Amino acid sequence: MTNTISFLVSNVVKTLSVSASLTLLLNNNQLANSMTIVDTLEDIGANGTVVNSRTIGDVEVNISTRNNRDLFANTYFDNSISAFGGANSQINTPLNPGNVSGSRFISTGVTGNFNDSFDQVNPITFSFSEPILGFGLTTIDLLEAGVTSNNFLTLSVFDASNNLIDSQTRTGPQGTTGLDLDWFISSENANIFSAILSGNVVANTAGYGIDDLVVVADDSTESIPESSNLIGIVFVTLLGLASWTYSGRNK
Ligand SMILES: [Ca+2]
Ligand SMILES: [Ca+2]
Repeated sequence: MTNTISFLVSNVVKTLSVSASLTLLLNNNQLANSMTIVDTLEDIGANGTVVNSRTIGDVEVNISTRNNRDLFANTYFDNSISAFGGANSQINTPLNPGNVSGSRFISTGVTGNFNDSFDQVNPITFSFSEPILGFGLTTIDLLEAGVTSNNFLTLSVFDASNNLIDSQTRTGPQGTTGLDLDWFISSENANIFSAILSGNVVANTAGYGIDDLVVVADDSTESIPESSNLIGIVFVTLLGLASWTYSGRNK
């Protein structure tokens, strides 16, 4: 039994080590002493539970929207609370279930209440209890086919004085209904205090979901993550590769 545990711990450490090394490589050593943690939002409670804050590693993330509308726990493939009309004309159905985690996500969307679509709550602000090195998330069903060429979405990160550090923008339709888009921005220093998801999305395409919040924490102040986050760390390594490829292509 002890040997088994030792073996498991050994492999957990190896997994951490390998993915940390890959992360370093992929980010040109900008993220030294960092710990990347993905919040899969699988433990957000029953549908309709208010989710305006999350604890990710040691970082408290507060989420607020214009008009202070709450974000709620919701479930993929479940039409009881409609957040977005997704793939195959089915409520809350992501186009690529393999690129979102599990069955749970958050949205302001409430069945039949279009005051809670993205255009009505835009922007969505994430603020952090301590400065972080990177932030990301996955949006579902935003910038779907049918939006106009001047519609766009931007994820921006800011320092303690609200100076813009960096941003990522996509413009125009990005895919068919239910599409998932991964967003990620990193900084050379642990100086990100807030992130804002904003844009211009027309009302009839503004249903949406958010999943997989990514925090790159300052490792020097970070405790060991729960084992459930290990899959997330491997996931974000792949996400980092996609992000790196994306930015490399577009700069
Ligand atoms: Ca999830
Ligand atoms: Ca849609």
